[in-house]
Amino acid sequence: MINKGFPEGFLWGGAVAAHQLEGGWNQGGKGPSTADVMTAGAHGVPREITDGIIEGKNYPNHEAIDFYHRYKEDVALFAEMGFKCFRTSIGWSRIFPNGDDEQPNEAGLQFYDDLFDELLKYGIEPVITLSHFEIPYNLVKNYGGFRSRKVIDFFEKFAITVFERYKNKVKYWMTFNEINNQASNLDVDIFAFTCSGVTYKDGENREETMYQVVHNELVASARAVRAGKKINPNFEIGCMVAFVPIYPYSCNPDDMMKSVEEMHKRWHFLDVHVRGEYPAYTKKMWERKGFNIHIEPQDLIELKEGTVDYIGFSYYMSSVDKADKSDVESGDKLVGSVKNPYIKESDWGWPIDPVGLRYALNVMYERYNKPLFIVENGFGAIDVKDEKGEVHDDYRIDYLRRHIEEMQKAIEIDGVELLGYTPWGCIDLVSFTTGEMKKRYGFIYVDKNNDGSGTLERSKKDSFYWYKKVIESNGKEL
Ligand code: BGP
Repeated sequence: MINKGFPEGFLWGGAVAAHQLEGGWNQGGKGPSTADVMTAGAHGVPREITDGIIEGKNYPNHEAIDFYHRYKEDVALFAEMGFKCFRTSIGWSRIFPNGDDEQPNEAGLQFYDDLFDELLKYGIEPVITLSHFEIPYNLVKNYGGFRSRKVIDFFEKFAITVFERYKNKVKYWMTFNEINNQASNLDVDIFAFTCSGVTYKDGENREETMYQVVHNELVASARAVRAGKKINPNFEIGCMVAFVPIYPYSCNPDDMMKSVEEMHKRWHFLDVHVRGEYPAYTKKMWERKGFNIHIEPQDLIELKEGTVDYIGFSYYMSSVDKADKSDVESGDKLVGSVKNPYIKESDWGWPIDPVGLRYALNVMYERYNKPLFIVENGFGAIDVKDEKGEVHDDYRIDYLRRHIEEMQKAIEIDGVELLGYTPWGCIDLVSFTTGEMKKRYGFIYVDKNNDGSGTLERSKKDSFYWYKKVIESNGKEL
């Protein structure tokens, strides 16, 4: 296929999240968030959720890469690459340190004013997630996170505060980052904790609790969308899901149906966000399992009134499932249940499947006919500096190039409406699942190690120069 480049105005950029790069966790009046009480993990060692901050533990998010103080230098590097947009999140506890405060914290609001001004100075459009895997820790301790309907009100107040404040600076918003991860990873505690502020109790039915909590979040999201559109009708407000398509293991019809059923866990979130109502398969499943989900009549009206303008999603990998798994040895829970023999994996066992991205774009566009925005995609790897201190990350370039080629096909051949592309961790930052620094995604290297040592100095990897050319040529030169 001839590469004609990308549509005019295509939003090339990069993505990060407040708690994974800002640092300054208790500066400028910020309160602790869920992300601040999680320790570093490692390969095979899960991150620990501590009960408050415990002296002597390693909390990588506390300093992260110190973007809080160095954002000007970093934004200048993004501008040098030619970024058209930059996706980050607002640390909720910078704005409302306890989540339930009467008044917002002015220093926190000012920080994002300054950051957005700096981006706009270079013509970089901010793309903002309201809650990216963190909520004020006080809301966890005193309300049980999104178990409580009061937290819906606190989120709405937070959303209205930042919409009002930045209504002339930010156009693209998203409500909750990867809201569906807590469903796909029910037994991995950090997802429910960071996304919803929930820790499961011994003996409770996690799945039932999860659907209740997620209902509250979906209402919170809908209320935010509705409020935002009143504040500025030109806002584009999207949802954000982790999209991991599930392929059937074979053409055995039972495998096909297994993949359909597994996909319901993903579609559930998009169906409510985009169509504003609960799908039949979810209602049937709740009935079958005897789940008692508390939904107020007003909630259903709000879900309908707060449907999203576009679908933001992350795409890292595809997965495979099979009806009869008796012959399958074991699988990585995060990655999916059955290995795909056609696909290679990263060092962290994440399958690398560029064609799956085209497939994802197709199925979502066919189902909803809404603009799509790839707000995360990327290759986490161990980067090694050579004797000159340079990082030759051709593996990352190769990964991104192959995904961009598939995006192009989705636009040119399949007619998908794609707003933009923001590769994850455009500057090295703290990994979410492991809390490590050594799992790097960036075009920009940051001198910081797992144990917290390092000068924090920034340097350009080979992928920096490559991505600059991609943007300059609007995707013609890959
Ligand atoms: C997504 C999250 C990000 C991010 C990314 C990469 O799930 O939205 O916050 O970290 O995955 O994951 P990791 O950092 O664990 O490699």
